[in-house]
Amino acid sequence: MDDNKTIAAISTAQGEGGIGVIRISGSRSAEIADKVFRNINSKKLADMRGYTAAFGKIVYNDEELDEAVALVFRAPHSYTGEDVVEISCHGGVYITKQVLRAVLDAGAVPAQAGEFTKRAFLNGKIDLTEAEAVIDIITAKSRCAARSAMFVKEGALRKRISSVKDELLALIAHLSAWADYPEEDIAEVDDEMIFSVCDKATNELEKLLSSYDAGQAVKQGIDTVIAGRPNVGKSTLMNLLSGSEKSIVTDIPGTTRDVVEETVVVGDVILRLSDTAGLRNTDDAVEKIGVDRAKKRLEQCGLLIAVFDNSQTLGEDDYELLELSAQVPSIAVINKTDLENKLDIDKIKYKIDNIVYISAANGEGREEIAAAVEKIAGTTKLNPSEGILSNERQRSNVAGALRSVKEAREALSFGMTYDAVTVSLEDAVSELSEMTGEKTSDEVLDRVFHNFCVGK
Ligand SMILES: Nc1nc2c(ncn2[C@@H]2O[C@H](COP(=O)(O)OP(=O)(O)OP(=O)(O)O)[C@@H](O)[C@H]2O)c(=O)[nH]1
Ligand SMILES: [Mg+2]
Repeated sequence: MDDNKTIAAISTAQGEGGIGVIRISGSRSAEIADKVFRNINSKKLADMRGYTAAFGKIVYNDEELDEAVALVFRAPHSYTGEDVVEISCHGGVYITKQVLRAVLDAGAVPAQAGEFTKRAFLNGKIDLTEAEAVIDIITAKSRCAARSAMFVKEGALRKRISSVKDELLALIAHLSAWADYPEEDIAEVDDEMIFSVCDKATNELEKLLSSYDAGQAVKQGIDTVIAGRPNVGKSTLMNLLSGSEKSIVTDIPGTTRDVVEETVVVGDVILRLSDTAGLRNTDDAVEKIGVDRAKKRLEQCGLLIAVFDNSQTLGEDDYELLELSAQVPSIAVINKTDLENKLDIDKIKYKIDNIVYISAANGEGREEIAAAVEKIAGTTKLNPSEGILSNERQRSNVAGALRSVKEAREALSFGMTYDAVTVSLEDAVSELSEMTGEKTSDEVLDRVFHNFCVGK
């Protein structure tokens, strides 16, 4: 790592807060911080050991800016693996910017987006999956998302990938030793052994891939549309799920006209909810636009919550909705169970497997819907401690590795040479090395750290 450049940035969010942190990293960080920080006991930060703190004042242009605490970290025992000083001052927009300016004037250069984490990666403190987990921890919106990211940050995914890779590498080494040094006493390669390593790797990679969608439901959320004919209680359900009076509820059919959106966490899953206009044929020009928008949303959604009124018989619009439900993962919500049943629920069961009975107006049914959502999203089977794939980059590397392992197996079963098998195994290893960052192009690195903001 080019140690000449010592970088600095405000690491806390822009805004007013109790404290704001200016982070400095690089071999000159203590020397630079000493130019702006006047320690109350006059000891220099450059003379302090790692993991120690000092209280003092920030002085800029001979003027005292603020009181501050300076935390000293010594390489390699810091976030970046370099010498680091973190200055905690009061968390005002003006103050933090002035402290940063003082630090830059004293010789630091502004950090790029994600540069602290990038340095941690380049200095071998973390691999690429662990670097990506930093962003996932910061952006997590639920317990499950935060826990999965935390386990990945601690190496759960790296270890899982390494163990597959190590077995493939051991096999490659064995195959080439056996081919290159026939006179040596190397255990003969038998096909069963190759099949067995390939099958084990296939199993593990498939397991990783199978949890990707559920992981995304936890992390990114699912576009979810609440649809049904007018007056069935869609908006009442929207409000029940969001815990607020987001949508207007009246007993007049056709109340909701436009799409009303809200993001909620239901169980372990993030739902990006859209409450829509009641589906019916109408001559009202405005309502018709609403109905068209509802249908368009429905076609593109990741989950449909189809609402039916328990106290009414099925109508033409309900049948149309049942037909549409065949195209997307769906939950049928039978609402108004507090009223006498007139609905032919068997006809709904025939089309939709997941049925939930609720009384939205009485505030009942949130947990039942959460259970159905978790079942469909597959999050009940998700174990955050196993290390779950976090993004498309990782998914694509794992899928590529899996393809290559399968090719290796196929080559062997078609009686091709061990050389051909080895080429495919090497492709698999190279995909996995790219995923963890052991062999990664600058382009991939730029893409990964592009998602970070300055100060991380
Ligand atoms: N008895 C009973 N009434 C309910 C229930 N849920 C909703 N309602 C009532 O049904 C009426 C319609 O509710 P909304 O939530 O506005 O229905 P909607 O499906 O959004 O209707 P549109 O926007 O017109 O398509 C209101 O008077 C609600 O109070 C329920 O569980 N039981
Ligand atoms: Mg409504």
